[in-house]
Amino acid sequence: MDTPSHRGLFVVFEGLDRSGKSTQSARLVRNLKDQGHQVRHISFPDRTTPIGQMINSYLKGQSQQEDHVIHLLFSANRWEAAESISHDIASGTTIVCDRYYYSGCVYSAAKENPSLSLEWARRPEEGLPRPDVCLFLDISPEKAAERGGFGHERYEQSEMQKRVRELFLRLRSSPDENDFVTVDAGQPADVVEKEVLQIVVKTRESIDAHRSSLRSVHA
Ligand code: DGP
Repeated sequence: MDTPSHRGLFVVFEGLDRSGKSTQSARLVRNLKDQGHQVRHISFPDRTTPIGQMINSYLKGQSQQEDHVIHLLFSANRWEAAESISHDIASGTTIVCDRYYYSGCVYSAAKENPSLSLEWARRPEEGLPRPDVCLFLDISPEKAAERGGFGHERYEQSEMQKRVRELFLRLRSSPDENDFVTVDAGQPADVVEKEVLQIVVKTRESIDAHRSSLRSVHA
């Protein structure tokens, strides 16, 4: 894949727990590096920062947080990385990111707290670096559960996962989220890998075709 433009891409993977995000994002990183690109692989929540450690403790059930508070901590965890993401993209590094603000919106809204709607959840994310493409690895909660069952973290239960998927589908249909591309994650991993790479190559090509409108795009 040629890289005629200077900037890197910002590629996000989203999907239910067990949809294959970690596998597919790692494979995309390897494929892009094999093609000679500079790539940085990141994931949210970033559990290494002080805010990330609070999130980690919440997810493991070791601490409690009010729904809005934990939502804003997840969002803050993305904001603390925003500058370095923008910097890397501008200087030619492609960012491959496992989960981003789409998870932020849907997991919080799935709690069905009447004062925490999808629309409310979207607001603190406004202004974050905007992905060039969000690859939604779509899988049914049943099929996801077959992949060895869910883990033991807070959201890994089938009712929650069902609501999360419905909300992902709702978010996908919003005109604001026009960077969403759905990939059938129930297919064999090699097929998903090829499809993902094709989508990323096409995204690169369409950016190069519109080079004059490059960057300064925000969520
Ligand atoms: P992971 O490290 O990808 O397994 O994600 C941890 C869990 O946290 C997963 O169940 C999805 C959830 N999650 C990720 N980002 C957010 C967020 O911004 N807000 C909320 N409420 N949950 C999130």
